[in-house]
Amino acid sequence: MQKKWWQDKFAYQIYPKSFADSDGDGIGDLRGIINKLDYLQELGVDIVWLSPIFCSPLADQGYDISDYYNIDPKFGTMADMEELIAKAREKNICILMDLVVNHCSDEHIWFKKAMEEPEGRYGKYFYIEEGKGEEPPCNWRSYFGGSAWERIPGTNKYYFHAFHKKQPDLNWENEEVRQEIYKMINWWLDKGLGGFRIDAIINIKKVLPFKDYEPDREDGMVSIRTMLKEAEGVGEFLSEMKRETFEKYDAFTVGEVFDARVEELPLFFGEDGYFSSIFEFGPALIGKSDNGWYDCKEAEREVYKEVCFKSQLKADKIGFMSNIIENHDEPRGVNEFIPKEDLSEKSKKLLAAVYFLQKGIPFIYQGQELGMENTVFHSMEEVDDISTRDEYQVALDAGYSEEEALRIVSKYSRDNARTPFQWSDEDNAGFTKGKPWLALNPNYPVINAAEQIKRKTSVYYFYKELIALRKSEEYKETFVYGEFEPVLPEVKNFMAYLRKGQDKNILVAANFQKEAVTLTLPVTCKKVLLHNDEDIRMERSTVTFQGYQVVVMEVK
Ligand code: TEU
Repeated sequence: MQKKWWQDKFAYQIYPKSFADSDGDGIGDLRGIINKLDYLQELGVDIVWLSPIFCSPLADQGYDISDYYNIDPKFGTMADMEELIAKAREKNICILMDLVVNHCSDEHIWFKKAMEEPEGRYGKYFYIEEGKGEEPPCNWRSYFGGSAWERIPGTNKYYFHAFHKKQPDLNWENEEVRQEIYKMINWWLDKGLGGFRIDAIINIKKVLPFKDYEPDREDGMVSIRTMLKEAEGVGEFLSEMKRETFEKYDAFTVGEVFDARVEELPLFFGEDGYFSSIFEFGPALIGKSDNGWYDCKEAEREVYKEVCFKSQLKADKIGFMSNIIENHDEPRGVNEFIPKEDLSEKSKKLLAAVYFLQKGIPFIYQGQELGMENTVFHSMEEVDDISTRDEYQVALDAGYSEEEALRIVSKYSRDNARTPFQWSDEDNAGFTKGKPWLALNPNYPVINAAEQIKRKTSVYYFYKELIALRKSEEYKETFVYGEFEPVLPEVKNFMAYLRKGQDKNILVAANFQKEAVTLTLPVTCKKVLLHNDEDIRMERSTVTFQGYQVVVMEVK
């Protein structure tokens, strides 16, 4: 397999609104990020993915873009962005922006013109259809609840929005739209970006003409995902986009691709794939239900292990997936994958090691390196996210009381990961001198960067060591290119795997429970590289692992 510049890198996701506020308006900004570049460098960050900072009414926190060529004043200026790209580059950090091109904002000039003249040139930039009598053109449900069609006032025409009604879908069938998008991508790449994270991209291909499907809920509607399973031909758009843009710049691209067909995975992230990589959402989807958050189940450790192993074995022959335990759409990974009663720095380090050292490009979401946790919502007033509001209603409609519905959405709310970064134990965790746009997690006096940087046993230090280990001259080849092989997969609540490199083998072994366990390993330890306990004994092949102990070792 051909080597690429990004394969030995790891990426750090910044959610700009919640990272660092430099001007006291309660909203994080680009200047805030520039001020924290030393922090990122110290951690060892190679690639930063910025969630959207383009002009936006922020109906969906910037995933609704009203001008692709400008920075939203809430986040700063184009000069700030250029400074960020340049200063990051001096520290060997490259910047990825978020490419949100399935849809734009209803405040984008294209959409405004389309509304003025639905039959005109810009009407064709979107999906605008006649209603069926008094009904929308078809029965697809938006991801954020309700019909995916919004009526255009004064007409019987509707426009399509897979997400919020303030996020009209762009019509990728229209060549002019595609050319506009490619022009914009190249314009940004010319500014020196390292590449893009590509939002919701699987949605760009629709089954046309629009038609009804069998309803999957009592509202008579059907999930868009049902239609996507039938959609053919997304690859033609994706190959064209790659050819016209990314390829010319050797950019790194990571696609947010849900539900790709297994047999098509090589097309997505193989040697000549549409993208450099795609996210591995397997773990995030454990226990999730199409019915809504009220129907979700716990993410069992054993299932987590199975899902990771399956994905690793599948991806190993294809290329590099991007591994995550959380992002801005998910609750905090430590709350998802570690039982509540066992949550500790030790178990957080275990989770960090088992996911970070799998094959692929590891992504760290801001605050994950501190072991930041889900927050507490006392009422819906404290929730900002539109998806959480919809799911609250879904839970009420399913017969849950307001109290129960709040409990349900608190567990899965996207706002859990969107609370401001916890820099210190000062006011507002040092995030802002003003009023934060979203309340801080009340645990910031205990969990914060300043404290963890001072303490060598912290989660932060463990992440730093993991990052350094994956990059070390000695072991890099094995961690980046080494084969993946499950070890003792049948042992319950124990997760271990080998990374087999050209001249070294590394074992990652984790006792994913509070009880100690004694096991005979198929390999013996040559050198312990990293662990999360005070003292460990690994000389023999029969080893006792303490509760939540994780050990990374070179083996013979
Ligand atoms: O997410 C796409 C997506 O599929 C989400 O709807 C996801 O299933 C959901 O957020 C889980 O709660 C991307 C972005 O990551 C997300 O923040 C945006 O809201 C969405 O696209 C629309 O742009």
